[in-house]
Amino acid sequence: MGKNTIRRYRFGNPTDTDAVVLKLPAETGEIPRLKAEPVIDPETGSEKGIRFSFGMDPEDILFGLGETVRGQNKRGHRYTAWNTDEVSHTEDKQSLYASHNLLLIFGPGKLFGIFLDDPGRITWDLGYTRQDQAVIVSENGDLDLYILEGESLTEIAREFRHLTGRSYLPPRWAFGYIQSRWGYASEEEIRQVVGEHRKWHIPLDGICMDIDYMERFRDFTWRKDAFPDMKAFVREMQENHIHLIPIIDAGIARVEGYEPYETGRERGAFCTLEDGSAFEAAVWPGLCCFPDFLNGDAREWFGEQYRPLLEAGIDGFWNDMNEPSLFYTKERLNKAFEKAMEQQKHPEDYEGMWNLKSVFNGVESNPEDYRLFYHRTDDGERIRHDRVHNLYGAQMTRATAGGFRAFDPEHRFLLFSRSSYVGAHRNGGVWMGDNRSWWSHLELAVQMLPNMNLCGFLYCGCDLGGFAGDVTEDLLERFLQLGVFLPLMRNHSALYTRDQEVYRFSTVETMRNTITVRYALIPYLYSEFMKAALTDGMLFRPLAFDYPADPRACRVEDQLMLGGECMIAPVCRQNAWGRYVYLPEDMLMIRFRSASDYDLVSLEKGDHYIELKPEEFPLFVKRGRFIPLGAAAEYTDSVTGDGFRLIGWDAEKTEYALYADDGISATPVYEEHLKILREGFGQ
Ligand code: MIG
Repeated sequence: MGKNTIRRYRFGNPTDTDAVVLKLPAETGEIPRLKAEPVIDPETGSEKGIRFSFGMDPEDILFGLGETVRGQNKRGHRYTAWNTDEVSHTEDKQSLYASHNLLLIFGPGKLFGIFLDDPGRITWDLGYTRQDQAVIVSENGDLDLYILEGESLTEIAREFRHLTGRSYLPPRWAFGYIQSRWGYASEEEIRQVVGEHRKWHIPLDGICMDIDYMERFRDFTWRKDAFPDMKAFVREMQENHIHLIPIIDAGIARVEGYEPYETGRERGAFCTLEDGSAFEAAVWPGLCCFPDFLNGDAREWFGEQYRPLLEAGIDGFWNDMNEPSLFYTKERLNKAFEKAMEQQKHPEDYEGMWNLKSVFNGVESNPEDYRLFYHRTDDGERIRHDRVHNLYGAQMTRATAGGFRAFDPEHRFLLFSRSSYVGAHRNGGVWMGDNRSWWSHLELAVQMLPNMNLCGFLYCGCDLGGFAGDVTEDLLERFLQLGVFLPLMRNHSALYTRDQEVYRFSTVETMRNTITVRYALIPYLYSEFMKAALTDGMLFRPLAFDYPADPRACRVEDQLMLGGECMIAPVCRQNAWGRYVYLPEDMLMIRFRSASDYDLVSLEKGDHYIELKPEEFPLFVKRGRFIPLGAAAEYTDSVTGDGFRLIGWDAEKTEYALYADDGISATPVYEEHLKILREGFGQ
C-alpha cells in the first residue's frame, strides 16, 4: 500500500460539496501529471475558469465519469458535467443526470487518477479535439483537485472510496425483483399486478409507485380515492412480501394550504431569486418551489416530509426530477410567446417560423434559468445555482437519508435517485434514467455500470426492458438476463408504452425462469455486494482491473467482472443466438435457463463463440473459485441460508465466504461472515 497517495490542490475558493470525507491538507508544490492554467476570456482579458491538460499515448485507457454514454473506456469523446434531464441517451450526448468527476488514466508505465471536486460545469475533452490530448475545463475555477496514485486500478479505486466514504447499504430485500410502471394509479391496479406475478410464480419483492399515486402530483400526498387507507394497503402488501416504493420529485407545488409548501415557506427552505423571493418553475404539479438542499435546515425540513409515508410503513423511495428538471419558468415561457407573436407578423419568414421550434424546446431546463436562483449555505453565504448545479440531486439524497435516519436510525431503507454527484453514493443508490427499449441500451448499461461502481455507486441499475418506446419480447428477455446480476433489478416503462410486465408476454415462463436465477443467486450477489461495500471495492469492474497485464482483456467493452469470482457477458443483439466472449483465464461457464436448469462447460483462456438460445445466458466462474447457488424463491424473505450447491471447476477445494446478516439493520451484523460450504459440485 506504500505507493498509494492522494494529493489535494486547491484553486480559488470552492464550496463544500460533501463529496469528500477524508480532509487532506492542500499541497503547495507543483501539481504532478497535469498542466494547470487559467482560462482567459479573450474579450475582457479576465480569468474565467481553469484548464487542466495532459498528453496521452496511443495505448492509454481512461476509466471513470460514472453515468455517461459510450464505452467503459471514455477516451475519444467529450463530456460535460452538467446534470440534465436527458430523455434520449444517444452517443452524441455529453451530459446525463449525474456528474461523477473522477477519471483514471492507465497506460504503459502510467497510472493515476484525477478527481475534480467542483459542482459547476466542467468539460472533459478526452481526445476529442486532439486524439493525444485530454483537456478538462472547470468553468467555476474554484475547486479541489485530487491526484490519486496507487499500485493498481483497483487500489486507486479503493483510495478514492477512502477519500469519499463508504457506499450506501440497501436492505437485502432491495435485491429482489421490482416491477414498476409510470401509470399504476390505484391500489386495485397494484393489487392486480402483484396478483399476476404471484399467479404465474414470477418472483417479486417490490412495486414502484410513480407520480400517479399522488394527489395532483404533489409530493408526500396520495390520492385518497385510489389509496383510501395507505397504512392498511402497505400492510396488505407486506403480508404478500411486497414493498411499495413511492416516487418523490424535487419540486414542491406552490399551492396555498398545501402543507409542505406552507411549512417550507415558513422555514425559509426554498431557493430564492436575487431579491429574496421564491424561485418558481413548472414541473408535474404545476408551478413549484425548489427546496434548498444545500442548506442543512432545509434538508432537515425536507427529510421530515417523508414521515407520513414512513409511518404508513413505507420503507423504500425513489427520488426523481432532481437535476433539477424544469419544464419552464414563466419568464422563459413569456419570452417564447413574445417571440412567437412577433413572428406571426412575418409569415414570409420561413426560417424564423422554423426556429420557433427550438425557441420552445429551449424553454425546458434552460441554462439561463439556472442562473436566476440562489442557495444559502449553513454559513449564510448565498450561492448562485449554476455554480453548484450538479450538487442538487446529491443533496436531495442526503436530505432524504437524513429523514430516514431521524425516523429510524436502526433500519436500512431503500433509496435510489436519478441525479447524483460523488458523495451521494454514501446515502443512496441510483437508477440510470430514461433509457429506451433499444438493443444498444443493453450494452450501454454494461458500459456504464463499472464506471458507476468506480465512482462509488454500487447500488444501481437501468430500467429493464427500456423506459421509453415499445419493448419487444426478446429484448425484455435479454434485459432481464442482464438484470439478474444488477443490484437494482427493476422493470420500468413509461406511460403510453407497451405493457411491459413479464406476464403480458407469450414467453412468460421463460422470463420467469430467468428471474428464478436471480433469486438463486441472491445469497451470492448480496454477499459480494456487501463485501464490495464494506471493503471499498467494486462489484462490477472492467476486465482491465483484474487483468491489467492482458492487453486483450483491457480492451473488452461488453463484458464485466462481477464480485470476486465471476464474469458476465450478456447478449446485446437481436436475433443473436450467441456471442463471442473473451476469457482472460480458464473459466467454468454456467449456461442458465433457470435456477435448476443449466449446463456447465469448462472453457480455456482465449476467444470463444458461445451459443446462447433466447432463453439462455451465461455466468463465468474463475478457475479455483466457487459460487453458491441457492434454490428458486418467490420473494427474498424466503431465500434461506442453506441448501446451496457450490459451483466451480475443481472439486477438491470448495469454499466460499458467504456474507450473512439480517439484511435490514443499519449497522450490519456479521452473523456468520465466514460460512465455508463444502458441497463439491462441478468437474
Ligand atoms: O418527466 O415520473 O426518469 O422513471 O417514470 C418524466 C414519471 C418524469 C422521469 C423518470 C421516470 C418516471 C417519470 N419521470
